[in-house]
Amino acid sequence: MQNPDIARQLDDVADLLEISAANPFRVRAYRNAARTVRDQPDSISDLVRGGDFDLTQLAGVGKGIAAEIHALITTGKLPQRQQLVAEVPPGLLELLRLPGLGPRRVKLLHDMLGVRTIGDLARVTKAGKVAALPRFGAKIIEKIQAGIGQAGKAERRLRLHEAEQYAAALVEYLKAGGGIDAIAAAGSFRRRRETIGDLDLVVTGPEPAHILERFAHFPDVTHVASQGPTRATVRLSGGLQVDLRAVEPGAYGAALQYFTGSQAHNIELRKIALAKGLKLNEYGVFRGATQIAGRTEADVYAALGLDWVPPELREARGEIALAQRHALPRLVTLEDMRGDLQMHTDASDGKDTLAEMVAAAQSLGYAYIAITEHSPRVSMAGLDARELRAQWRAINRLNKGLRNLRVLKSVECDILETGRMDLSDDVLREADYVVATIHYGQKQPERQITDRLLGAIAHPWVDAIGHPTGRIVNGRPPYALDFDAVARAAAAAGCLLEINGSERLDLSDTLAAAAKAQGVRFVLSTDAHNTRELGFMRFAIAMARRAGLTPGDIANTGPLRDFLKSLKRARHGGR
Ligand code: DGT
Ligand code: CA
Ligand code: CA
Ligand code: ZN
Repeated sequence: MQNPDIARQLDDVADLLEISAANPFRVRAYRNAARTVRDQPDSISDLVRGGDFDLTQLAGVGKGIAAEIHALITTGKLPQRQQLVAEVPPGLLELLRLPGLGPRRVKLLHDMLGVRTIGDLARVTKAGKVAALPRFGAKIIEKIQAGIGQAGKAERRLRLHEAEQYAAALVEYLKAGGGIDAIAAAGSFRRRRETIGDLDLVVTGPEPAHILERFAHFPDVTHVASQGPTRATVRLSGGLQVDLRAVEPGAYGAALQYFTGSQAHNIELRKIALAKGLKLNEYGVFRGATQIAGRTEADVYAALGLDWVPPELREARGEIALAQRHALPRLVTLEDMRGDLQMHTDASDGKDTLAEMVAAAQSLGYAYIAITEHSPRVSMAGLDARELRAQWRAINRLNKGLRNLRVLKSVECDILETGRMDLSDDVLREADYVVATIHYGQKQPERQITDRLLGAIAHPWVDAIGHPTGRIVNGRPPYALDFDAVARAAAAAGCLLEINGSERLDLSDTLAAAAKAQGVRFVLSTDAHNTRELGFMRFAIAMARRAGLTPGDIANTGPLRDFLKSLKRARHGGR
């Protein structure tokens, strides 16, 4: 059982409690626990099974929830969830999984219209009864209807952030069994797509049968769909399907290439092979019956007259022509990053202190970071001008004692519903760096939201637009905006667009590529709310590489001086 599985069950409890109109503090307790669990770098199940690990060490996990998690890990069932599921109609959990439906709307549907199943929902939606309820606008109903059509058909795709935990656990487990010469997670996971349909593992070793046997006995496996001498498919308790292929060492590169895909990329490669009188498959490149390449991926591409293509680019979007001309871009890497330009401390809605965030950034080797607390509009979390200036004074003092890291005085300033900035110009002017974002009025029409963003881009003291489209992967679609207009304006004004590596992944790969084509420069950041999330830079890198970005496209790959000089405020006479 991986951390996301535990987290999902805790979230279910929070949802079910909310539907049963339980004490909001209990609901929040389960949500916080779910978040903590999801954020843990180490497998909680392993820790608990390993013996004396005290679950209450985890932030937001008290005695009660600790006992629940312990029971879940040892028995496979979360007692609180079992109890609630018995109390509420069983179809409600399924309803909760539909897009557009959270606990509050599900409760309304249940209490007002007696909806208990997806079938019920389909009926009342068709009869037009849902439109009469509060909180159910035309957009939501449209979404629900689409969701009903999809329900049961497609398994939900897993976010890259979560898939990584499964992939790491599986690879580590298989390696621990020994007899493995090479192993990799291929497929969309290796291409670093934002979501993963299933996981594809490729392995080579002297005794494949042993590896496959061990694979089928991975503790998380709930179902072995197939198991042969060289391949197996299993399903894990969280629902994820995993394929494993074992190949000869001489075919490992070819198998890795084939199962990395994408399918469209592979089809183009096969055409090139055919045109050269060669054959390409998962066993290698063949001239007649003779294998001429297959041990490494680079050999396979070379045999076809191509440079090795980074997996993130293998989407048949022009990369093969570039590989033929030896003109592939030098994609940005994690090692290129010199700073992280969006993060929160416990002064707003982060979990760790300024000192802790700074220490963590130092250990990552960064030369600069920006502390970007929320502005006042973000109720509960936002800092007003006085609080912000107090933090900036503290940062000034802190910087005096820092050797290799500079902390930038910054803020994540809301672009208000009216289009005005949430802090006055004299405050924003004092900052080293300002990132502007939209959190409210996300339902406004396209013209209005676009105008708000254009206004921020034109503002003298706004250096970057954070999470520019507002989407959350598997969570929330982007708000309506004219992205081309935003990208054009950002390029013209020298305003950076953020690639946010949190679960937002915003900009996405395709939008970042479109923005690059307009001449936009980017800033990569994590939006970390605790020290561990500073590691989310690898996901921002994933989107950037998929967009074909080079270090030169990204402002925070340069030294501090260059970064500051390149900011929009530098042109307006700011710092
Ligand atoms: P996913 O799992 O939906 O996120 O996406 P992928 O790309 O991982 O797709 P998947 O798991 O169906 O297959 C893994 C790779 O195997 C795929 O990217 C390319 C290769 N592959 C699978 N089926 C075919 C096929 O019918 N033809 C070709 N040329 N390649 C295939
Ligand atoms: Ca796959
Ligand atoms: Ca697959
Ligand atoms: Zn934000």
